[in-house]
Amino acid sequence: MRGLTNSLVWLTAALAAVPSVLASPAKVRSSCGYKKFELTLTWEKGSPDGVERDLIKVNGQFPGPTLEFTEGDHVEVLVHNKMPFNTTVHYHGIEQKGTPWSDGVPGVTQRQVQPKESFLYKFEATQYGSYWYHAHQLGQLEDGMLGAIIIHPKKSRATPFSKITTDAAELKAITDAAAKPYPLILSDWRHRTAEDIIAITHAANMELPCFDSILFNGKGSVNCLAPEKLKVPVNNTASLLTAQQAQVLGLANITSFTPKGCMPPPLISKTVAPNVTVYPEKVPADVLGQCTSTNGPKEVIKVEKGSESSAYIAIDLIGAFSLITGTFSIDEHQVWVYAVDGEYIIPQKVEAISITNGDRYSILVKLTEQGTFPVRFASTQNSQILVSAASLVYGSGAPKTTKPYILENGLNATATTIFFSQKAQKQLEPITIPKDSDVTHKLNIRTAGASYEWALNNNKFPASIMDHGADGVALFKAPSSASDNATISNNLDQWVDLIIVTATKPTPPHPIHKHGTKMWQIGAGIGDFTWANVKEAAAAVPQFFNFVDPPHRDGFATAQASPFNATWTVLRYHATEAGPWLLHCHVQSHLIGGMTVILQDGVDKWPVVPKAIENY
Ligand SMILES: *[C@@H]1O[C@H](CO)[C@@H](O)[C@H](O)[C@H]1NC(C)=O
Ligand SMILES: *[C@@H]1O[C@H](CO)[C@@H](O)[C@H](O)[C@H]1NC(C)=O
Ligand SMILES: *[C@@H]1O[C@H](CO)[C@@H](O)[C@H](O)[C@H]1NC(C)=O
Ligand SMILES: *[C@@H]1O[C@H](CO)[C@@H](O)[C@H](O)[C@H]1NC(C)=O
Ligand SMILES: *[C@@H]1O[C@H](CO)[C@@H](O)[C@H](O)[C@H]1NC(C)=O
Ligand SMILES: *[C@@H]1O[C@H](CO)[C@@H](O)[C@H](O)[C@H]1NC(C)=O
Ligand SMILES: *[C@@H]1O[C@H](CO)[C@@H](O)[C@H](O)[C@H]1NC(C)=O
Ligand SMILES: [Cu+2]
Repeated sequence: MRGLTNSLVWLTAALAAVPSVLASPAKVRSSCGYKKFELTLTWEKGSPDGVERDLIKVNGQFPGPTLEFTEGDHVEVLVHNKMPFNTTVHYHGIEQKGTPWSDGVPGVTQRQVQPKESFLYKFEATQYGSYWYHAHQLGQLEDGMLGAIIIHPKKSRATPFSKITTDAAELKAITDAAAKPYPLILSDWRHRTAEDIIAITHAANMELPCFDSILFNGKGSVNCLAPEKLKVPVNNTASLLTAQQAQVLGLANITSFTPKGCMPPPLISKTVAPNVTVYPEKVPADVLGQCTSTNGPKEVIKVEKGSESSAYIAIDLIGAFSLITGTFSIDEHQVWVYAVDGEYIIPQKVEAISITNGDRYSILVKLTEQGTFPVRFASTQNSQILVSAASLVYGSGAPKTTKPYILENGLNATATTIFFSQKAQKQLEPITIPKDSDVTHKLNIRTAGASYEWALNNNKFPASIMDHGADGVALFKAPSSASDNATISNNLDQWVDLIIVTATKPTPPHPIHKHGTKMWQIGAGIGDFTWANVKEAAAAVPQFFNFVDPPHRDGFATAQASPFNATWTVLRYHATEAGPWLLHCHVQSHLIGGMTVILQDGVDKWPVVPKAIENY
């Protein structure tokens, strides 16, 4: 069958190359349903794409070790902060039922863990599937504080695998593969620290949505593209620029992206904040312009050839990006997407998957032909063309010429490339959601003063709350029952509609992530949301709504037709857990820029916080 026995073996193998005394897997002590981990965070040197910089390591490695446990387990994560700055650790997508104080949001659910201090996170694994952990303090996710979480389903949980095959041997191969998923963390990487980037952003008064490389499990290279690929497509069939990118360049009579594949400096800001004065001369050339290719380490996913005619590998794709959205594809392999954000779906057989910040897709790959196959990821972000590849090696791994399903700009390379469809995503176990909600909140996304300052609730979220918990921790205070600039208040057990409107144009799609329980996307459309509520809208334009079997996720990107159209996206959720749950854009610069709001659920039954947490 396959060579990977489990992710811990992979972890140990990865560690062999790390010459640090700290290099040890997350210590795991397990006893009947209790899983304990220790994570030690350090600030040290590393060269993920061949260029050395300071970054965050967890137990001596980047990405951090995989936390693996089983549905129903009581989980404890003891975090030791050995970095020179404050931190918190957030468990992305984990519901934190009854433990809102373990959600890891500074100033919202806890005080920051200061240098030399430790903090114990405790929660119950009420879910199964693919999750991840990351820092929630300023730019620490961008600096590398992230790792995978695998929650094995309990034995009694129904799986969707019989919808892929009814052949007993193949079904066993699939079930065995899915029992040992291989986490593949995709991230965008810079040679400069997040702190550096924030300082340059402020000096230049513009956002800097440009990266040096794409990493697969923390490994990658800088791949500079040939100049003709970055020029406007006039008489140039090599051009990778999309019609939209060419259109934006045309507005300023510029004919090419920068050597780094980025939209040239003044345009980046002009597109989202046209009337703001910017100082592009304050941006060092390497941040948006210069490109120097490197020959960094490459992620190789190996599957051994056994006696069977084919093998399966299950991969948990984790979109751990700080900004970029793009397309994932494995040459010459159709894959089955069988879970999204940790929950089983009716499997979709696809050739390409669009992945944005925070997304998880669990896929099954059937291997029949021995060889080495490119595992591609290409940015579809308007601001940058950026592409990279890992390798999938089956059996002999003999190199071969393969046909890609996608182009270097993330678009389809063939007329028939099949993309995963979120609209067609059907949960394996759909839950009946009520036809009407109890409350409606309309949230206007807009820029708030500069291209890097943003508002979700029509207001820029006060940075002081998460930066240093200026006003005390939200969870520790008696909540107001009224919503205000930074908070939206709901009673326990209410069904809540969030109507998210991208009010200023043009705007990129924003991956809106909710902490705590997941949400359903029940509707989306182009133009302004002109109705009073969902009921009115659904009566007027029923074709844009689905109340029967909508997708269920912990993050949804806002709808987009083109960057120049306003859009609306309706997310509905059931406020079953009391606590302050963050709702925010997962683009790190947008989160830092204020595109966040606190969903204060259960203001009528606010949680009683354990003294040990409150006094921490
Ligand atoms: C593109 O090619 C056409 C036909 O060869 C030519 O007439 C035109 O001037 C070219 N345009 C540019 C911008 O080079
Ligand atoms: C772009 O070039 C055209 C033709 O040369 C000119 O008419 C137009 O004013 C220019 N636009 C800008 C924004 O410079
Ligand atoms: C920018 O300024 C122009 C001219 O004053 C104005 O028409 C336009 O609405 C402004 N755009 C924004 C987004 O503020
Ligand atoms: C990609 O798909 C579109 C729409 O189906 C099609 O028009 C286009 O030709 C395809 N691109 C390639 C390179 O085949
Ligand atoms: C670190 O956290 C403490 C406690 O919340 C806070 O008082 C302090 O201001 C924070 N420091 C920074 C630099 O944010
Ligand atoms: C909050 O709202 C009030 C009243 O609308 C406004 O005066 C204030 O500036 C807002 N504060 C923030 C931080 O947005
Ligand atoms: C999108 O915006 C363009 C340009 O403003 C407009 O022509 C088009 O009708 C809009 N599309 C929709 C579906 O509203
Ligand atoms: Cu955003």
